[in-house]
Amino acid sequence: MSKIQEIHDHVSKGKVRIVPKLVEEAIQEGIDPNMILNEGMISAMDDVGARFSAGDLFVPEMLLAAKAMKKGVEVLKPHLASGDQEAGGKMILGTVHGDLHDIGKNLVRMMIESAGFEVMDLGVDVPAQTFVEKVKENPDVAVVGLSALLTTTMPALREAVQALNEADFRDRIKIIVGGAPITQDFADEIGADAYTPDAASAAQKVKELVA
Ligand code: B1M
Repeated sequence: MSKIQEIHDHVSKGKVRIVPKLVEEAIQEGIDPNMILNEGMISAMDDVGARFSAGDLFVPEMLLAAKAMKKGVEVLKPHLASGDQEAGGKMILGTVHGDLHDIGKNLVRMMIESAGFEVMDLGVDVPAQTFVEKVKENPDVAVVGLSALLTTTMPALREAVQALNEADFRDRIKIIVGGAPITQDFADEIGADAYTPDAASAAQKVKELVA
């Protein structure tokens, strides 16, 4: 079995202690960190999601897989940094109200930080008004990033973007949104400035937004 396949299987089985060791070994073997992330770990989460939908596994197993992935990402983090520290700027990031998914958001944060930005991470389940208050408290914030992973929290994303759009500071910030159920059309409809499908393109887009 290939190392990537081993990582994939152990993430989906939620093997919290073994995954970081396997990731370390894969790095030592010279396997591309992006391949470890995408084909080893993110694809494992897709399988977990599909098995959850099919009723083959349940929330506790999904949670363990998430923990295993987080441990793997910790090992991978220094190897994923773009090294391009030129951009700079301050950003606020969070997962919207009612939504507890944070792996994607954390990857977005990691890539944006590695592009030279300071990221204030508000965590998960963030009410619309908290995003507004944090931007008010931090006049140097240039970008606000919002993540939503559930179709049922898309309205909360809309609400947060609307609250930011109505605030008097709107012309000094850019809003970027993302998450599995989000599309460019939805981002346009709710009045966000940008949408990207993954963490690497989010970092690129944020650089463009502040250029
Ligand atoms: Co949940 N969950 N979950 N879950 N979960 C999904 C999302 C689901 C698709 C699984 C499924 O049914 N197939 C489904 C949503 C269905 C839907 O809405 N259509 C689902 C469900 C139903 C639920 C619960 C309702 C289950 C229940 O309780 N009955 C519940 C809701 C809890 C809540 O939030 N209120 C729930 C709970 C959980 C756990 C807590 C157990 C756990 C999360 C743990 C954690 O995050 N700390 C969990 C997990 C792990 C998943 C899956 C399996 C994996 C999510 C993940 O981390 N993916 C997921 C299935 C799946 O995604 N295939 C599923 C890997 C991650 C890297 O990808 O987050 O998409 P992603 O991020 C990507 C892009 O989307 C993008 O970049 C990232 C990296 O490339 N991106 C951005 C994300 N944010 C961005 C922001 C940007 C730009 C890009 O700009 C700012």
